Amino acid sequence: MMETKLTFCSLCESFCGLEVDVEDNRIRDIRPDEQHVVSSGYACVKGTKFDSIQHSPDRVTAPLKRVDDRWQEITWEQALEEIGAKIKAIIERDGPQAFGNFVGAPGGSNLMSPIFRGEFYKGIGSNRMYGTGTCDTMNKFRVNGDMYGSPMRLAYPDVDHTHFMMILGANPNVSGNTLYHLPRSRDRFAGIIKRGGRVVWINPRRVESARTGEHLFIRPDTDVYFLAAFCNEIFLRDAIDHELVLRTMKNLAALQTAVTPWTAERQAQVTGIPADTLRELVDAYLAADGAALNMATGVNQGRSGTLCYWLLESISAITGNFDRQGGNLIGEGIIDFALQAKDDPVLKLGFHRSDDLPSVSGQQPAALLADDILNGEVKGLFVEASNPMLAVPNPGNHLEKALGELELLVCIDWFRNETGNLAHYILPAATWMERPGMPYALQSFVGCTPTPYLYAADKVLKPPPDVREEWWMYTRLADMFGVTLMGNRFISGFFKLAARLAHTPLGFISVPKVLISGMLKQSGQPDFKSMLKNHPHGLRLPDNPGGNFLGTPRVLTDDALVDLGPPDFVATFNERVETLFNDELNNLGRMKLIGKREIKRMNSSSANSPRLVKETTNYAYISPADATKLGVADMDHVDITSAVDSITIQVKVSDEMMPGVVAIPQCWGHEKADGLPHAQQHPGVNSNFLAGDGYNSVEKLSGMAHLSGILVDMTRSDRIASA
Ligand SMILES: Nc1nc2c(c(=O)[nH]1)N[C@H]1C(S)=C(S)[C@@H](COP(=O)(O)OP(=O)(O)OC[C@H]3O[C@@H](n4cnc5c(=O)[nH]c(N)nc54)[C@H](O)[C@@H]3O)O[C@H]1N2
Ligand SMILES: Nc1nc2c(c(=O)[nH]1)N[C@H]1C(S)=C(S)[C@@H](COP(=O)(O)OP(=O)(O)OC[C@H]3O[C@@H](n4cnc5c(=O)[nH]c(N)nc54)[C@H](O)[C@@H]3O)O[C@H]1N2
Ligand code: SF4
Ligand SMILES: [Mo]
Repeated sequence: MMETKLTFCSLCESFCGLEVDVEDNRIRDIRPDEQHVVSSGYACVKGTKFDSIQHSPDRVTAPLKRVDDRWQEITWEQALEEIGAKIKAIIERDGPQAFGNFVGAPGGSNLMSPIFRGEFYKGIGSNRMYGTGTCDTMNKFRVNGDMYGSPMRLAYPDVDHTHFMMILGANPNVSGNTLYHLPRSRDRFAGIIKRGGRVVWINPRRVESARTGEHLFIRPDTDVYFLAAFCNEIFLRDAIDHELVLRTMKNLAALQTAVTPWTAERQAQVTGIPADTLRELVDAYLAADGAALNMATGVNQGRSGTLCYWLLESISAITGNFDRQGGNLIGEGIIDFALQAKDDPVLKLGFHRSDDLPSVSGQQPAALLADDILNGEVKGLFVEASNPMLAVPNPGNHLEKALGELELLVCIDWFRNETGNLAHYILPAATWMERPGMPYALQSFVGCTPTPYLYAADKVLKPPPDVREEWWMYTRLADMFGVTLMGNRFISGFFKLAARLAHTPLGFISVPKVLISGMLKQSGQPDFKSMLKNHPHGLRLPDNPGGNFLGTPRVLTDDALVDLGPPDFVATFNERVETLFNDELNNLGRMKLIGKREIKRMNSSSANSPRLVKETTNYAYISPADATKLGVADMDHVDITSAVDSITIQVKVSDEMMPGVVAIPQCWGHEKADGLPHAQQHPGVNSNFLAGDGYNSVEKLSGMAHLSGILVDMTRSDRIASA
């Protein structure tokens, strides 16, 4: 019998509402949910064609063990026993820090897994956590901690009320946006213009999103000069809300001293944005009745991501655009997650490593993983919901060798991806269609969205018999290792018993539903069941009016003042930006490499879907001017060489590209992916062979990998690419 069920797509942070027709535990159709309280009938092709991933014949549906070079299906009992014994041996010999974890982007949007993973690792005494967070956003969490007192005090632009919005290094119409929730982004940016406002995109590529509003090219990895000059212009105009700053902030002078050398003319030398254009933008920003700023992945992945975000937040704060409607807001959420994270030993800024690099929001730098393994510091690793072999810098020269040295590599995944190929075990995980849940914490609990709402969904499909949710895996391991979960023996015992019985006829309770209900009820909201029954399309919560942060105890610094000049940021700014500026001047004639997200690809996750990926599209996109200079045309091969390595790839010429910039879609390179046979037929080239890893390649304040704005040289190639 056909049934229609409601759920939300968990592939990106838009979490679009979906209607799913199901018959005999198979998806027949997926449509956008017209009545969803925020996505209102929007969903992209990745969501509506998810059946091709869900029902892929290549899914891993039982634990796999690598025996010699073959993959053998084993039982869960055997898998847990053998893996547990190996973890024990590593911990007994080398200590708990030798056993780590690497989590990918989908691991963050799973509400349950981070809780149980965190509890398990805390319990065994390891904070050896890595993840792709240091490939996309950890600079922001570092700034939140230093300026506002907690990594989770995350501001977002009030898109639905603003009259001026400037966005650096994001492409929300394709990416579904990041770190603040904005489904239907195109309509909502168009709304700003309809209100008589302006939308300005600062990006080395004239991106899809920039069809709404104005666009300015910027040379990659130079945003720090643009933002410093923007801030300096504000000081020059004395357009500062002095009363507000005096009452609620500190260290204005340190900020002013830092940006003073950066004139509009100076930044123009490296950014390509004329001085007068910058000044006009500053005027418009200051004149608007509520002006919002945002920067995202393209800037985060440069060499100054932390400094850029510090400047951006400071501009907002000193001009009175912070904590006001139409500007940048701090969500109230239903749980004060930031307060909980402030002193949390895992989430607060930590220095757990043998070098001086930080753990931000619990993550050590992904770009140090290979070194840490090869130095003998990491002997065992779980990789959950990730494919570091395609995602992190320098995988071919370095990470592949390192992963090969591990005594224990376990991948928890839906598929055997390129990283899984190097593993000893693969544990089959449930998809978001097969688990109950809510959109992830920043949206559901922290309220990082102009449209706060709650949404809960039950599982849409029954998972295959040997597929498990991650919380179950970590709870079973916690049971084996005598780890007390949640610091409470009673709750811990209850969860462990529930996990032991979960896949037997005695299974008595859904732990995710109990836990979600508990969190909802604690904050005065309807429990899980009531959410499904009374709010199947979501429950809209009140808008954030602003004026609820500055000067209140919600600022979690010791003195409850926003820090405009955190000493580490000021010192790094003064030490580094002049040097980097000279570097920029010396390299103005060279090409810089950036990434490009594609609507049908979710990093490497959808590469094996025949309905989504029909051909190789990871070309090197360059401007017509560069094509002429290089003497190449569409589909010609070029050799691209960086300080690290060289690749050969086909070219596409596009006037979307800024001259001097080459964009290559990331997370391709599937030639070895025999667990993903469709992807293997359209392998493409992994551009991260050109990115450097190791201590000298990361941004030291946050541990962010340098994945955008990489200096490269290009020449026409006579070699044949692997396209
Ligand atoms: N379809 C699709 N959606 C996705 C993903 C995907 O792979 N495919 N990935 C998901 C993930 S993991 C994330 S983190 C989010 C990311 O979501 P976004 O932050 O929106 O990331 P991108 O789409 O990569 O946009 C980054 C933009 O920065 C520009 N850029 C590059 N370098 C610079 C620079 O130095 N300065 C400036 N100003 N701009 C620069 C690039 O041209 C690009 O348009 O998207 C998520 N959504
Ligand atoms: N050059 C360059 N490199 C980049 C980027 C860039 O912009 N440019 N972007 C970086 C960014 S922002 C990111 S986040 C990374 C992306 O890298 P990752 O975060 O590693 O993402 P994927 O490559 O999509 O791999 C995700 C894996 O998780 C599996 N999976 C999906 N959902 C689940 C689940 O619920 N549970 C489990 N257990 N498994 C699941 C999928 O099958 C897939 O194998 O790449 C980074 N690398
Ligand atoms: S934008 Fe697409 S991938 Fe993102 S949640 Fe919506 S349907 Fe899923
Ligand atoms: Mo990401």
